[in-house]
Amino acid sequence: MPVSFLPNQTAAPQNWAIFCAAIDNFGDIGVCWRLASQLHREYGARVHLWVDDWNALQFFLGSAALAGYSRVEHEGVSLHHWSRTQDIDASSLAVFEQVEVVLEAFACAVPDCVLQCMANRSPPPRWFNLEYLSAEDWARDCHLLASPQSVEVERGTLRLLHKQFFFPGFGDGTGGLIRESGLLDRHAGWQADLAGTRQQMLCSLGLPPGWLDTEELLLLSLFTYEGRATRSLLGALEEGGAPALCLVPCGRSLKDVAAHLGLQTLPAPGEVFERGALRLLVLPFLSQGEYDCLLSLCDCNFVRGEDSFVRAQYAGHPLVWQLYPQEDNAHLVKMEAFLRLYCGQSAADKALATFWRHWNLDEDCRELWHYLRPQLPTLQRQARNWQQKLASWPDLAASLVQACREPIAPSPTDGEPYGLAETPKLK
Ligand code: TRH
Repeated sequence: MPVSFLPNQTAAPQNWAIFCAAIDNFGDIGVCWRLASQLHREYGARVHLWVDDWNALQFFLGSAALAGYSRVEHEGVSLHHWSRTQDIDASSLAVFEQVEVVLEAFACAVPDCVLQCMANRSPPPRWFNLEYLSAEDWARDCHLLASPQSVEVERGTLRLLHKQFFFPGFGDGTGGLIRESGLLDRHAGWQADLAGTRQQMLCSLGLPPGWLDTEELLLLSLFTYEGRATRSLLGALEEGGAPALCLVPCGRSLKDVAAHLGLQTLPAPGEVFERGALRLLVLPFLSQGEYDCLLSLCDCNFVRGEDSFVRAQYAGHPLVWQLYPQEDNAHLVKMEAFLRLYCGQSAADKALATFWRHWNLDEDCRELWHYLRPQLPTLQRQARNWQQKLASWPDLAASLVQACREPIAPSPTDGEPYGLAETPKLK
């Protein structure tokens, strides 16, 4: 589509830089790539995405070649390799003469040389720290708060830049969740012909013919961190009366699959297993679009981290969320905050909340699964209502664009250079 006809383009910043550093796993890069693509596709923006881990990014780009390059154009986005321990070279730095918005994803710390470029411009680009998703009240309270940062533009001269915290979240007063245009329509399309979508996608990935014909077959996707809880689920599925098909994308869950099945090596994509009531297909790491389709065609999705958790909510099916473990069990507090929003007081809600709690303590969930499974039809209706609620809230890209239109709360020294001796006290 020609960029000039994009519906969202009016008055949206047209030049963005996003910095991303991989901690581990795929979430940080997954979110940044998704957002960069959306800003380009829907707002016509020129987006420069800086990623420190080319290997992790490669998972999202399919066959596009990254190895051996430090800058690659892919689907309209400029991808740059950076390292937190090295300066950015002068030619790449030139990008920051044009950039209107700098997004520092998950507090990855923009390099000093970039900050200097930003501080030398008048007005400087907008600067946001894109934070992790949380339903906790403090996250909403901190959304869009500005933190003044002093940057030395030349020897002895400092300038204040304002970094704003941008918190994704649920509902008004937060930054919202990433939701590309047409996402819910795509789910509706896949689900309108569920049997056909299942057949087409899963058979192309190695599912034996006829496996989907089984009556009352429950389809699950399993994207988890390894642990006892996952193994206990596989045990429960195996012994349960009704058949279950477990779809496992390549990754950490395969360690539990191998342990449960007594395999000496990790199974490969396309391999299938059948034991008791459990059938299992190992999937390759899917593209983000294919992963959405997988979530759409399953009856219940086991997800983790941040991005797959959000995507499963948009799919409109019951989900089990495994949080990225944090120090002092901070992730359990985060889970409770979401459960307060998501779950009511029905028996089905209680079964789900109880399952999540034990799942996140990595306990044996065998019995709990047998209790949860009959509640899935009720939870399905609730998941659909939740999906509609999400659709009624502004999405993250739109909230970011809106935030750029609004002024930052003024600070006493706004923008003027001042000598070191006059440095104001910064919080
Ligand atoms: O990989 P994760 O565990 O990432 C986590 C979280 O982001 C967490 O917040 C962060 O602190 C930690 O990393 C370091 O789970 P997450 O967030 O679900 O990210 C997975 C990404 O991979 C997501 O974008 C969906 C995508 N994906 C695919 O594209 N294809 C696949 O086949 C699968 C299974 C996932």
